[in-house]
Amino acid sequence: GRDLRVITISSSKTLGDDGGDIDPTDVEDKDKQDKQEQDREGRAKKKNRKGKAKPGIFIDAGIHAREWIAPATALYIIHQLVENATHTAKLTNDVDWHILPLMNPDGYEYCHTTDRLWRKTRSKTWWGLGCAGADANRNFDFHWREVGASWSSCSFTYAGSKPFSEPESRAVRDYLLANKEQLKMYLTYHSYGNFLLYPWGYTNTLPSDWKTLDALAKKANAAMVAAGSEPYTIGSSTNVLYAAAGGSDDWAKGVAGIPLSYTIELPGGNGHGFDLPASYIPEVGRHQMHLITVFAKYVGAMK
Ligand code: 0X9
Ligand code: ZN
Repeated sequence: GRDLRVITISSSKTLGDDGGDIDPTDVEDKDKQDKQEQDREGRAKKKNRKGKAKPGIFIDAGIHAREWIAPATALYIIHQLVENATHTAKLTNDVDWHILPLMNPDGYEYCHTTDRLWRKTRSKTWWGLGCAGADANRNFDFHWREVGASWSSCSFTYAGSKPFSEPESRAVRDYLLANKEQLKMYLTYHSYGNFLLYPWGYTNTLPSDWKTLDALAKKANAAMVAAGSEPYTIGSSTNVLYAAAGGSDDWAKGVAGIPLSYTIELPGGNGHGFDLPASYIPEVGRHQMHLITVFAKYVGAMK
């Protein structure tokens, strides 16, 4: 008879250095949840006297199916923001978080069941000819297919039959456009190689505000390194990795107008490739908490 709306997942200990067992038993009823929502709204109103929403940070992960550390890290961040709220209050006081922990679920499932190195979506091509799927990170409509993207459906970097041919990229497009006034930062988690990349990926020309993007990345990197992380390589996608157009990061900045846009390539390699052992998840997650803490401080102070 109870109207159960939300199942929260709680942990008896926080996912700190050792990782905690998740116990999915904490079920809340509607009344309690409504009350909490009202409390939250009350707090938000106090923070935003002009009735303006807090600046927002959008995070997605798993656009590339095989990069498993990415969705795990997004879940780690969600867990910390929700279940470790006393320690992460400074991250949520002045910033709203919009987190999509698994952008390409069909591909994610397929690389668990059939092909570990699957990267693309799983869409069918016309009349079943050619190969399934497109690289959703070549499918955004900004300098689409100009460089570093393929016409061939069987390629790992197939750009799709047209810009936004894939439901996965359309979903992110629609969400970002609907929230673009509020969103100040776009983060997209990939693996691997330890990079903090900012636009552009379609050209070696830098955006006019690249110094801001670069300085903020350096500051966040320093915080991660102080917390024990390997340093990440910082620069524009084209200049420190390779040129590839149609990426979500370029579109978020170039079309949606979200000023701060980064692709974060998480650790891997060293014989692990995309199979970073699960025992690394808490450490990678902890380092990312240091990174996003620097980002949140900056975004929280933006007008
Ligand atoms: O090639 C990609 O899509 C990303 N690297 S990955 O190894 N995870 O596939 C880098 C994307 C950087 N951004 C753009 N080129 N726009
Ligand atoms: Zn990727």
